[in-house]
Parts: sequence; C-alpha cells; structure tokens
Amino acid sequence: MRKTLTYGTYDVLHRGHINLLKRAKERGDYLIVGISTDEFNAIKGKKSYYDYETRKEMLEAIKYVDEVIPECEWDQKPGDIAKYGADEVVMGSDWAGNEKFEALREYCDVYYLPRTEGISSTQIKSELHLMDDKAGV
Ligand code: C2G
Repeated sequence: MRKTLTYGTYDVLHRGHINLLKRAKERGDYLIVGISTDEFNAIKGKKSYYDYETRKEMLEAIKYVDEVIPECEWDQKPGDIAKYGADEVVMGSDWAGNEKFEALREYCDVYYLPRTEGISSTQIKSELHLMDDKAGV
C-alpha cells in the first residue's frame, strides 16, 4: 500500500484544497493529511477562521482523506514519514523547491502538484466581506 502524506492549514475549504487532496490520493492508496494546529498556524503567521478540531472534522469528511494528524511544528515531518510509513510527501506547487520539503527527499519521494489558480481562503474571505459591504450588512 503506497502511503502519501501532505500538510496544510485547510481553513475555509475550497476547490483548490479538494483538487489537491484528490490528486494526492490518486498518487497512492492511502492519504494522510497533517493539519496545522492553531498554535502552529500562529507560528506560520496564519489565523484560521475555523479552529483545529473543526478543520480536522471537515477534512475527515472528505472521501480522498484516509487519516488526519496534527501538524505542530515544521520539523516533525521526518518523524511522521517514519511513523506512518509514508512513501511520498505531496504539496501544492507554491511549495515547489522549498528547502522544508526538498530536505525530505532523504526520507521519501517529494512531489509538487500544480496549484489551483484563482482561489484561496484569503481571497474568499475578502470577497465575502465585499459582498457584505454591497448588501449593506
Ligand atoms: N493549494 C492548492 N491550490 C490553491 C490553494 C492551496 O493547491 N488554490 C494547496 C497548497 O499548495 C497546499 C494545500 O493546498 O499544498 C493546503 O494549502 P494551505 O491550507 O494554504 O496550507 P499552507 O498554508 O500552504 O500550509 O508544513 C506545510 C504547511 O502546513 C502548508
């Protein structure tokens, strides 16, 4: 069984996230997602709309996702690869070439999937604000 591992905040879920998870799952048989804890999000300089438990629950409901684990720190990835027997770490292309992931080639395959253009959690949040403003709410 080929195990794939990916990481992310996965806040306001959108088609870019689903597209990534779908293609990551297609690269193996079992997909593990390391989802950033609220504390790690703060380290990443991100504040998510949904808390960790909610984001975890939503990810676990996605048919492409087989297991969700917490991502607490940048350096846990080699340990995760060993602990879960991951054959490949897959990330969106915005991470392509990043040393944090290139360093993992020592432990397993690393593969970057093209990022889905034109959508992001940040964009959705700002567009929702604009809709509220227009509606006068
Ligand atoms: N993604 C994508 N297309 C988008 C938006 C995101 O393919 N339009 C991918 C990202 O490349 C990433 C995954 O979806 O692989 C999750 O994205 P985020 O939730 O923004 O996660 P990020 O902040 O990149 O955290 O240790 C790694 C970090 O936890 C990654």
